[in-house]
Amino acid sequence: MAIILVLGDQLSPNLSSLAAGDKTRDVVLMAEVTAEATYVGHHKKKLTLIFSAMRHFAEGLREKGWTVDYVTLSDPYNTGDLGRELRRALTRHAADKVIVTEAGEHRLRAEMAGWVDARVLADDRFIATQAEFNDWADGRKQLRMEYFYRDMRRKTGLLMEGNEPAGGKWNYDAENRKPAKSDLFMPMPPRFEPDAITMEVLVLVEDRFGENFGDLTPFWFGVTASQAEQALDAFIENALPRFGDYQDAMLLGEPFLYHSLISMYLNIGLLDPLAVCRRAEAAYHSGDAPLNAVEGFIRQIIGWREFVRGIYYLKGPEYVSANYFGNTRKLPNFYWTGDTDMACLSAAITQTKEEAYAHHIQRLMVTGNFAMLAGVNPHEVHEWYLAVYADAFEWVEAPNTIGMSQFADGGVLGSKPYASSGAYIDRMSDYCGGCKFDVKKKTGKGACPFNSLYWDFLVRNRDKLGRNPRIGRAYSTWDRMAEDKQQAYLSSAAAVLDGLE
Ligand code: FAD
Ligand code: DLZ
Ligand code: SF4
Repeated sequence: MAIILVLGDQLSPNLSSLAAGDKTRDVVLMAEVTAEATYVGHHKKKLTLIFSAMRHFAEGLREKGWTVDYVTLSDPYNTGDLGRELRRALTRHAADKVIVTEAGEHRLRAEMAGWVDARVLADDRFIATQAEFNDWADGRKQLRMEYFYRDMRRKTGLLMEGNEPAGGKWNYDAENRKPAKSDLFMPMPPRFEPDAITMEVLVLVEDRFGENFGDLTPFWFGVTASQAEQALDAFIENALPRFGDYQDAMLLGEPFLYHSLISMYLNIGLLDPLAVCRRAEAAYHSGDAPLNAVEGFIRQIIGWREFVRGIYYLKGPEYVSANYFGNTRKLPNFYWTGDTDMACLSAAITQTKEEAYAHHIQRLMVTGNFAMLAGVNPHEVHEWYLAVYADAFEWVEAPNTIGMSQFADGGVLGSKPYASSGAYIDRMSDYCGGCKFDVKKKTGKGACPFNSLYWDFLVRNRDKLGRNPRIGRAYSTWDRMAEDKQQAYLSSAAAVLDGLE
C-alpha cells in the first residue's frame, strides 16, 4: 500500500497523485507543519485559508471513501516538516510506497528529491507542461508572454474561431485600462461565514501566529471548492463585464473593483484554470460579457499565469536571487505598517494588511514601482510579496516580483522596467487628491516622491538601461533638461531616500 501525500496547495479532486492511488488500499496523508507555515512570515489570513481549506478537503476525501490521515499543527507528535511526517506515516501504516504530485516550489522539490522511493508525478493542473514551455522558449532570443499566450489560445481553443482569434484580434488591451470614478457601482465579492472548522483554525492561527503580519479577522474567504465556485459565479455575473475597462484602476476604499479575487482559489487547487476560462468564454458567447473583458481575463490565466510559471522552472532556484541593478537598500519599515504619508502606498499596504489582497496594478505600480525606484534589495521585496498575499506561492510570486516588478532579472520576463512617476498613479487612481504630497510638484518640499525617484532611478541605472529601445525616449528627455532642473531632481531624490533610512 501507498501513502499519498497531498500538500496544502494541492486541494484538487483530480490531482495526479490521487488519480494514481487506490482509495480501497492507500492512505492519504495531509500534514500541517511548522516548516511550511514559517518559511516566510505568512499573512494570518493566508495561514487560515490554507489550514482551513486543507481540513475541509480532507473531510471531502473521507466522504468520497478515502482513508485520510490528517496531522494537525497542534498534534504533540507532529515533527514539523513534511519529510519527517511522511516517514512517520510510512511506519504508522506499514506502507511501502509514496505517491506525491510534484511540489510547486523549488525549495520543496529539492526536499522531495531526498525522500525515499517517492513516486513524484507531474502536476497537470496547468495548461502547459514544463516541457512544452521549455520547447517554446528554446532558441528564442526574447520570451514574450503575448506569443506564448497565442499558442495557449490555439491549444485550448479558447476564444478561437477556427484558426483565428475571436473578433479578429488576439489582444484587446487597447480598449481596456480606463480610470474609474468612485460613484461607479462596485460589485462586492461574496463573503463566507467561518464554519466550525474555520473557527478552530482561527483560534490556532491567533495562538501560534498572532505576531504575524495582517489582520486575522474578519475572515471571509471561501475554504471549499463549492465556495470558490460561488465566488467565481458572482465574479462572472457582476464584475467580468467591466473587468477589462477597469483592470488597471485604483480607488480609495475600493480594494476589489472589478477583479475576480480567485487567484488564491486557483493556486491552492479549489478552482481549475481551464474550467474558469471556459466559464468566462461562455459569458462572452451568451452576450453577458464583452470580448475586451473576457479576452483580458482569459489572457491573465492562460497567458500570464502559465507564462510566469514556465519562467520560474526554466530559470531554476537561482532566479529569486537575481539582482540586475545591484540594489541593497532595506525594505522600508512602512511596508509592514502602512504608516507613510504617501497616500498610494498607505492605501495599498493598509489594504494588504486587512485583506491579504491587492490587485495587480497596486502590486506592480505602487508597492513594486516604489521599491524598484528606491533601489530596495529585490530579494527583500520578493520575501515581502511571498508573505503578505493570500495567493502567494513562489512559482507565481517570484517571476512577478523579481522579473515583472523589479526588473531584477535584467529583462527575462519583461522588455522594460515598470517604472513610473506619480503621473501614472494620478491618472489611474484617486489617491493623489488626498495625499500630503503634490503629484504635480516635481521637486522640493512637498513634491510627490515618485517624481524625483523616477529620474534618479533612470540616471542611476543608465549603464543598464540606456540602450533599451523602450526607455530611450526618457533618457533623451533627461539629456535635454536644464542642468539646474536635473540637479533639483537628484537632490530631491536624495532627500527622499535619506528619509527612508
Ligand atoms: P484578476 O485581476 O481578477 O485576474 C484573474 C486571474 O488571472 C488571477 O486570479 C490570476 O490567477 C491571474 N493573473 C492575473 N495576473 C497575473 C500575473 N501577473 N501572474 C500570474 N497570474 C495572473 N499572483 C498570484 O497568484 N500569486 C502571487 O503571489 C502574485 N504575486 C505578485 C507579485 C507582484 C509584484 C505582482 C506585480 C503581481 C503578482 N501576482 C501574483 C499577479 C496578480 O497581481 C495576481 O494574480 C492578481 O492580483 C490576483 O487577483 P485577482 O484574483 O483578483 O486577479
Ligand atoms: C503554504 C503552506 C502552508 C502555510 N502550510 C502548509 C502545511 O502545513 N502543509 C502543507 O502540506 N502545505 C502547506 N503549505 C503549502 C506548501 O507550502 C506548498 O505546497 C509548497 O510551497 C509547494 O508549492
Ligand atoms: Fe502617491 Fe505621489 Fe500621488 Fe501621493 S502624490 S498618492 S505619493 S503618487
